[in-house]
Amino acid sequence: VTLASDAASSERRWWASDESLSDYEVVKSFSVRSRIECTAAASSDSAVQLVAFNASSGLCAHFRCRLGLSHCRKCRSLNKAAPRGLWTAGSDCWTTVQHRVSGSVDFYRNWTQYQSEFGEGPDGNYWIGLNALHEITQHGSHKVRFLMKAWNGSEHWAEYSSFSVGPESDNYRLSVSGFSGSAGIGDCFSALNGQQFTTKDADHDTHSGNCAVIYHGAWWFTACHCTHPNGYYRDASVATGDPYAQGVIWRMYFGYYYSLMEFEMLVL
Ligand SMILES: [Ca+2]
Repeated sequence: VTLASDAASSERRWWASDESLSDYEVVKSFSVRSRIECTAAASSDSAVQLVAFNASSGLCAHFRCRLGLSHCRKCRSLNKAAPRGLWTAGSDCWTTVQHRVSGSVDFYRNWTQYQSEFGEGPDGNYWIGLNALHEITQHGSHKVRFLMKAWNGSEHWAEYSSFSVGPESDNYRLSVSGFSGSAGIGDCFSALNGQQFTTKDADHDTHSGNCAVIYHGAWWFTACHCTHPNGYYRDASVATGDPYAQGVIWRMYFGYYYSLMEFEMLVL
């Protein structure tokens, strides 16, 4: 369902949405006479990415992405639940391609397994597959975003304005550039530009050994890594300390002795 906002007050358009509100925070709420008035008021404020209008109470609420991102809409929310009177600005949504939330899925897998989808689906522990990553990114311009949640509940992100994954014949070579990130988060991915993917049985890294074997995972490596999202998942009691560089790692802030509570990789 496509819904145009009041043309007299704005050119922004609003789409009916089943979005999860967990990625948003309220900017303000107030009474209005109609949904059109609610979206029109939001259209004058570019920080507002989502509006909610309750027809029975006449209450209009404006939301923005909690982490300060330009979009926080996830494709995986689109098929959920009944409409709740939510409208989002813009039709774009991010596809979850990798997600770690617990140790219930083994990510120490071989080449053939990494080529295809595995796991519990995008809400749980998940890998979309290298063939799918290539398909998604081979045409047009794409971005990649990494969302990280630490054990104290704090949330962080890194984003790259250009991202693509090559074909199987080139071992899914990575192209990436254009880093930005939340406060304190450093660039752990740009240095992998041009690298091929490595698994425990397919060594395409620049190390004399196999980084996937040494660090118990699979990724684009040099010799070896600054981030390792597919590393061994470490529960709270063993998330910090030894072993070195093993775990769900983003070194440029958390270091090599800290395994994250949640990690998600999304593509737009
Ligand atoms: Ca090697």
